[in-house]
Amino acid sequence: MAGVRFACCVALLVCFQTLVSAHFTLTYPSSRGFDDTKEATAPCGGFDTPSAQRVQIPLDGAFIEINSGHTSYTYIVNALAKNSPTVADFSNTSSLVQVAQGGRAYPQAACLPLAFNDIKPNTNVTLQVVYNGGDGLLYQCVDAVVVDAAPSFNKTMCVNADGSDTSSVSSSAPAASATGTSASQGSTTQMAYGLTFIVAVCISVLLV
Ligand SMILES: *[C@@H]1O[C@H](CO)[C@@H](O)[C@H](O)[C@H]1NC(C)=O
Ligand SMILES: *[C@@H]1O[C@H](CO)[C@@H](O)[C@H](O)[C@H]1NC(C)=O
Ligand SMILES: *[C@@H]1O[C@H](CO)[C@@H](O)[C@H](O)[C@H]1NC(C)=O
Ligand SMILES: [Cu+2]
Repeated sequence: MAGVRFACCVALLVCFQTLVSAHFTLTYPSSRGFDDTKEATAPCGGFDTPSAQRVQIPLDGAFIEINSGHTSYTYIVNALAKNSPTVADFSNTSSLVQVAQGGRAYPQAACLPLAFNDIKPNTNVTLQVVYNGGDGLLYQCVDAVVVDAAPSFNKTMCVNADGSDTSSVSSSAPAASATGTSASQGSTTQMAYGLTFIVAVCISVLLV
């Protein structure tokens, strides 16, 4: 009986941990790679080597599709026009071009539109998505080539979970500031309370 209770508690904790750590994933186009434990590592979530194959993305109508674990977040997407950017290249602010910024106030699927104002067709770029869900900045990168026409780019992947219009470049509240951390306190505190609650329930159940 105690074994069952213990297993139940472990399952609860694992479940909670998954909820907490499912910050965000990049669902389209494919990122360099995703590792939950390294997503907070700049500049590319622990993946410092460019992908062997670049994704073709259109100059007009490009977007990044993500799945957010947080209900409220801000984001920035930077483009770095270099064939084999190093980690250091991402901290050179004069070579990073911001191609998107915004925020969303709903979880799960979100289509983040990109605006390649100063980028010419056939430019190799690495797109860096910087996501701020309130518990630290998270990173994902996509190695791409910006082209006039990208027939392989699947526009039907652009979906907003709240059903809002995906064609608009300006995005909904909250105001963008992917570099700030001030919004973080609320959700972190909630998570701490949640974890304390689960541990308390586990201890009392085990003691019965
Ligand atoms: C930073 O980027 C600019 C523009 O691409 C470049 O001219 C400059 O040499 C870079 N600086 C360093 C330290 O790499
Ligand atoms: C872009 O990158 C690919 C490799 O991913 C390379 O073959 C190609 O020459 C690069 N294009 C330019 C214009 O440098
Ligand atoms: C594009 O994405 C949609 C939605 O996921 C999918 O149903 C469709 O098969 C995709 N099309 C291609 C050509 O991959
Ligand atoms: Cu998170």
